[in-house]
Amino acid sequence: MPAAPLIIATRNSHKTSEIRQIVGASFQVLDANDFPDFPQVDETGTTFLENATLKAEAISSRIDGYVLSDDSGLEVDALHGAPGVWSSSYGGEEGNHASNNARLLEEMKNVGAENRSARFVCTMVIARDGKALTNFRGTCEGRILPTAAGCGGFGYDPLFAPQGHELSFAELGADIKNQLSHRARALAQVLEWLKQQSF
Ligand code: ITT
Repeated sequence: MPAAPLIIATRNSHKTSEIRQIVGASFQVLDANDFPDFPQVDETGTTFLENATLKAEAISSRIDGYVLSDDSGLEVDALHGAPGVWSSSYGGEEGNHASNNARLLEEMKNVGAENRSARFVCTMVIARDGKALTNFRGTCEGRILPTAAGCGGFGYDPLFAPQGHELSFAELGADIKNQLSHRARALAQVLEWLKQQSF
């Protein structure tokens, strides 16, 4: 039997490839690259859940089947939770990971080692026919490193060391990141939920 399709409401191919690796052969993971008329969704919410709901509902109103969205970001305690929901444009330009990381390093330059705690957060919403059905949240605790290290992953990965590790996510590589990450933790709950549904 062919794998059931799982449509990811994202234009971020890094998210899709992580989800594809975590899910394995059980689903055929698709995203904006597979649908030419994938709508652009304005992320006007102020929480991860609001933005994840906007994305999942908008895409599932156009495309048949279960649609899964991922709204995620980095919360830094010393910055009162910033960049948070604004993680992808923190440096001024949407999706520019180099300027996001440069701003984060600048904001953290006078923060001592004991105050560099942070977490990645991922909220996932599953929708069908334009209606959100359920949502799940995964987090990954860690700390912000003083300098960028490694070239794996994407986004803030060179600056984030997960709890229990000295190395950044970008240095640890995909296999370890995909066992520990906020995305992996949210997705584990999604997969449990999908198991109970009929396709
Ligand atoms: P879509 O909305 O199309 O899914 P996006 O990249 O704009 O793509 P978000 O609005 O959820 O997605 O913003 C997520 C940002 O948070 C992302 O651009 C990174 O800056 C950061 N981020 C999220 N997960 C991350 C991860 O696993 N590693 C590093 N940075 C991450």
